[in-house]
Amino acid sequence: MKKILALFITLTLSLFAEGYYDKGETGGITVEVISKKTLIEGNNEVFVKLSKDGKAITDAKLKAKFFMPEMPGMPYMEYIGEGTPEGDGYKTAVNLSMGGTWQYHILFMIGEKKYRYKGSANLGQDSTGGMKCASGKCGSAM
Ligand SMILES: [Cu+2]
Repeated sequence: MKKILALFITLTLSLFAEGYYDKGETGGITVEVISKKTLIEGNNEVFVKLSKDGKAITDAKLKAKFFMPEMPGMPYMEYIGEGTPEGDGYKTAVNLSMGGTWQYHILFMIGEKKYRYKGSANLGQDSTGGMKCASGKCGSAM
C-alpha cells in the first residue's frame, strides 16, 4: 500500500507541469490543490491534500467551492464539489460552466474547527503560466 501511494505521489508530482497546482496555508494547515490536467470548462477532477508539519490529515470533512462573481450580462456562478477521502487526500469533481478565471474556497473541518483556503485558477492555464488552450475551452483531448 505504501509503495502504491509513493508511486501515486511520484506520478502526481511529475504531472504538475501539465496541470494545476497550488500550495498555501490557512490556520497552520498546509493545503495543496492539484489537478493532473489543466482546469477546463466542463468537468474537472481536483485532488486536495491537507497536512500539518508534513503529516497528512486524512480525516477532515472537505468541500471545494468554485465560483465566479457576477459580471455584466452574466449571473454569479458557483459549483461545490464534495471531497471524498482517497489516499493521502481528498478527491472531488468540479464542473465549471464557462471559461475564464474562477475563484475557489477549499472549506474543511478538522474536528470541530473550520478552515477556509482561498485561491483562483485561470482555466486553460497550467502551473508554469502557459496557456494550453484559449479561455479554458480545451475539449476532451486534454
Ligand atoms: Cu462567468
